[in-house]
Amino acid sequence: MKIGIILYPTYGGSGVVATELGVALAMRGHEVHFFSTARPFRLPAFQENTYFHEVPVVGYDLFDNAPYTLTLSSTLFDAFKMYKLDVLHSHYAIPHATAAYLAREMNGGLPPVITTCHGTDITLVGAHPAYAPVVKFTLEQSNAVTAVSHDLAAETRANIGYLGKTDVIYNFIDTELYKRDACVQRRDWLATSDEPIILHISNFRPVKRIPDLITAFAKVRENVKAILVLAGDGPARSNAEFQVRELGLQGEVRFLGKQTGLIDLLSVGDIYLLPSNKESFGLSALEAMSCEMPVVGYDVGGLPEVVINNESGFLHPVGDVDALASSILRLVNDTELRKVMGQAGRKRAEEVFHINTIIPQYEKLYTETLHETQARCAGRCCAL
Ligand code: GMT
Repeated sequence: MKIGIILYPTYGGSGVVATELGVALAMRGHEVHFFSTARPFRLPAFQENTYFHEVPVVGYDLFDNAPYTLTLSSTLFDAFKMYKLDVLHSHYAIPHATAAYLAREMNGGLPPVITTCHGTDITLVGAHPAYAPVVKFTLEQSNAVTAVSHDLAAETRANIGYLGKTDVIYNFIDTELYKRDACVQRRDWLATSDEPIILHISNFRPVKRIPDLITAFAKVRENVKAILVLAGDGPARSNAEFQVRELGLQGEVRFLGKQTGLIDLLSVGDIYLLPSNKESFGLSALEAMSCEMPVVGYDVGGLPEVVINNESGFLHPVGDVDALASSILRLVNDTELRKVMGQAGRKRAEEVFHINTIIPQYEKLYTETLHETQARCAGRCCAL
């Protein structure tokens, strides 16, 4: 098939999932066209069967903000004419699903648009009254809608009022790539061998509750030796650095900033921490599980569909920092428990979220949606 994928190019779960989905589809012989304002950071330099279309952001003195939705629609429309795409897959509803709808209508009703809701497009930004009506409309106008967890599908009904069909297709992991690769030297510069490494990777937005993470670590440090490693960057980072200095923990907390060698990092971590306010899925938790790390976090959103409480990690009510700290402490003190839970997480990643289980679900949805759309618009859609 010829598949268009609209995505955000920067650090963030929806862009990562969209890129890895496109690469996997290309490796299975499909022709994949990525649409974004910049080359997605996880897209390999030269990848067979992939095309990248840069969406221009065209400003003008009159505009406070350049209307990206419109330039994206025009770029998509041009590509429909040139490449005759079979389906267009929009990742993140705002504004991608709206631009996809516009381009499809400009093109006479084809190709069918599949929208994947990722999380904040529904639970946070999308729920804002400034966006909710257009998000609801564009989901209703999509030819198929998917959500990355059952919890997010329910939120799409409750928050946005979208009552149409939503297929749940979980995010996925290549467990052959994401596997623990023991290399003691790499670990040495972060911690000594008797200091377990507690790891967190994110884009440091308020939803990640970084202050909880640091407070919990401070409580753990009162009792045992451990190192907190924080990778990524974003608006909550400078306050986090301040909090660490206030607590006198500069020697025990390492801020690495944005990293590309994620598997190396995941291979040296011992416990993964993800205490988000909301997490529709928690892709980084799945990456950690695949690298045999137990996950400690909050029992919220789709995270309990990924991490099984008491089996592959510990999940607590949002804001219960004492409970977070006591679970981390338990894992720091019990190497065997860490190992058992880490292996349980790896097994779950292989059995439920394996790339080869999930990608065919998207392929099936594309084929069915294309056939349904063709049957419905036979003779009437001018693009046919
Ligand atoms: O929250 C992020 O770090 C980024 C965000 C995004 O929109 O890119 O992630 C959302 O989509 C990911 C991929 O489907 C999910 O794994 C994250 O749980 C989800 N984030 C939230 O729901 C807060």
